[in-house]
Formats: sequence, structure tokens, C-alpha cells
Amino acid sequence: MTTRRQFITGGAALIGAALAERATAAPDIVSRQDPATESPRWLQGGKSYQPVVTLNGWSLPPRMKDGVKEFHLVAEPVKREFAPGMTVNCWGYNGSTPGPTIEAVEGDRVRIFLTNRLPEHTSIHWHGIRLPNGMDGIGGLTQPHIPPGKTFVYEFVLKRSGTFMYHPHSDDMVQVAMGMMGLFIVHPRNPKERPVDRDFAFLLHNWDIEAGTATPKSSTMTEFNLWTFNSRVFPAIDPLVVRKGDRVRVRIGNLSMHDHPIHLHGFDLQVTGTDGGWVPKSAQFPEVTVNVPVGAMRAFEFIADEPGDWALHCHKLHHTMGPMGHAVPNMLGVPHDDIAKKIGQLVDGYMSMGENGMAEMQEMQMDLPENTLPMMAGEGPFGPLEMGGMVTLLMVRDGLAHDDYRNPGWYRHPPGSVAHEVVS
Ligand SMILES: [Cu+2]
Repeated sequence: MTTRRQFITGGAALIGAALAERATAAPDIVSRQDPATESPRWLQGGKSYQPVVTLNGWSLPPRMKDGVKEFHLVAEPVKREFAPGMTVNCWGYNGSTPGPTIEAVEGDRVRIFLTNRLPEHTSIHWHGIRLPNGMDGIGGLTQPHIPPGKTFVYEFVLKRSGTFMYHPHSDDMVQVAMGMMGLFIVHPRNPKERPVDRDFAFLLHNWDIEAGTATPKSSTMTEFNLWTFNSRVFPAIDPLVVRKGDRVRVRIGNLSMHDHPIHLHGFDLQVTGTDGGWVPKSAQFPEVTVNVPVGAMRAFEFIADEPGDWALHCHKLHHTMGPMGHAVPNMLGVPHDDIAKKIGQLVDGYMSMGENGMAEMQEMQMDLPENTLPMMAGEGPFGPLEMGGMVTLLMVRDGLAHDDYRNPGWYRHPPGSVAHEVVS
């Protein structure tokens, strides 16, 4: 008992150490060797699995005790910067939303402590993981709710590998809307099973945050105005940096209230996993857009054989916009300059919108309320990117040093390979 108390009170130090480690961690070392014939480089380095890269996130370091892998989660209010210029009052785990990624190996026995520092009770559900009923984390059904200030412990054996999630099952609507969620990755026991060179993971979410405010409206049902990968908004989302020829896996979980068809430019994908397990080879088929339904997870894989900067985004295109009101009158094709001038004389600051589309809004220097973001943001090598929300970039490069996956800067196209104006 003493040891357990020490472990629990030592949680803050553990978290601090993890944050320090995250800040200084060397980039992952991965393999480019043929997995069928040679051991991956990370295996030769003594690691028993290829760690995932959580976009704008981190993995929680475990502690081994009597052969059990122990983790300590702390549910608490957190501040999250969605992008420079906007910080949101969220709830999460261990200082972040999403909470830290839990990584373990098939066959591991895990013991997970959850300390509740929220102003109300909570619980934690292990989405997709096969476990005894009493560990399923449904407040009121499989366990008492965890009151503020108390710590509960969960313990189970990880029976199968795959991509899973965790989230509360107490006051579910409010706590998930506030950002309480995380990834739970179980790696195969045999590290030569399903090898990839780069393995990325993130969670999709929606938020309703009025311009000029900082707290999500937690009872909104469908009309959200902010769309995030791991509680970040483009262009403040980490890019996926890979080397040409890498085999890449992307794992995406959806705890938002909408489905998200996630589209990757430039490659054909195979869906290789869901939160129900790995998809048998005989059931896989090529895709370029993978719908990730509400309360589900999809993993897809591809070979990054074409260098460039490739967009990875939700194909519901209002999800690739920053905060905006959608109830605007349709002025496309309506000349309204004269009317706008007259209204402008009556209403201070009135601005007409979109006679020729919305692109013109991107270049206007509009005054924004405090603590909000523009609806389209980002400057590319050829001009404004006109997106902001569920978007990031897959950056495929030839000639990256094998352990250097920092953002390499914009792709330099070979001469003559960019679409250009012709004069007829
Ligand atoms: Cu979407």
C-alpha cells in the first residue's frame, strides 16, 4: 500500500520527467530494411516495438512493478493552445488534451491508476479493449463513479494488439466535449509482425467555442465551429514527415460527434485496422479516402514512393475551415457593392462578403475578437493555403538523414514539374 501511495503521489514527478523527456527526445530511429529478410533497425537497437508518433502529443512512460506495467493518469482541467492566438479551457489528462498515448505490448498485464482532479466525478472506459466486465469503466454500471480527489485502479491483460482509445463514461457528453480522450496502442508481441517505418496516430474532435470566449459549449449537438486533429488546428498541426520509400501507418480515432472522411493526396491506401482488430489481407481494398465514423478508429498503410508535400485532410470541407458562422447569406454572383456602401454608411464596420467566393476574405486583414483564429490560415510557397481545421501535410523527402524527421521545409519541385500558366 505504501508503495502504491508513493507511486500515486509521485505521479507529478513522473509526468514532469515525461514532459522533460518529450522536450529533449531524439527523433525515432526506424528501419528501411526489408522486414521479411532482416531485423528492423529499432529491433537491433533493443526496442521491442516501433513507438507511435502522436501528432502534437506524447506517450506516457510506464513503470514496471512485479512484472506489471503501471501507468498513472490524472484527470484534470487543462489549457490547450489550439494554434498560436487561441488557448482553450479544456479538461484532459496529465496536463494535455488528448491525454498522453498509452503504449504497451500484446500479452502485457497493465495496472492503470486514475486520479480525479476534476470538479465532478469521472470514470475511464478502455474503448475496444477485451477485458473483464468490472474493468470496463462505466460509472454506475460496472463501478462506482470516481469522486473528485479519489484514485481508482484498473488492471487487465492485453489480449490482442491494435489501436484503441480511452475516454470517460461519467457525464460522458460534457467530459468528452471538454476534450477528455486518449489513444491506447497495443503493439504485437512479435515485433516482426506488421512492421512499418513510420507509425502516426491522432484523434479527431469537434468544438463549439464562441469567438472571443475560451470555454467549449459542452451541450452542443451538431453545430460545431472548430475541427481538430489532437486538439490542434491547421497550420499548427504537426506534419507527417517520412522518407521516400518508407512504409507508413496512420491511425485515426474519432470521438467527435460527426463522421470524418479523411483523404490523403498522392497515394493509394489499404485500411489495415479498426478498433475491432486488424483487417485480414483478403478483406483489404484500395482507397484514397477513409471514412472514420463516430466512436471508431481506422488504421491505413501505404508506401510513400512519391516525394512532395501532400495534403491530408477531412473531405467535409467545412471541417477544413477555422472558426466561422455558417449562417451567412449566399451572395455568390450577386453584385452588391452599391448596397454594401449604403449599409456601411448606416452600420459602422459593416462588410459585405463573398460576391466572387470566400478567397478574398483570406487576404483581408480583418480585426478578430480576442482568443480566436482566422477561418482560413497558412501561407504556402505559392500563396495563401485557404484552409484551417482538420488539415495537415504528409512531407515525403528523398535524402533525409535516417533519424531526422524534423519539418524539412517546403518541397522543392524539380524544374518543369509544376502546373503553370499557358498563353494561348
Ligand atoms: Cu470532418
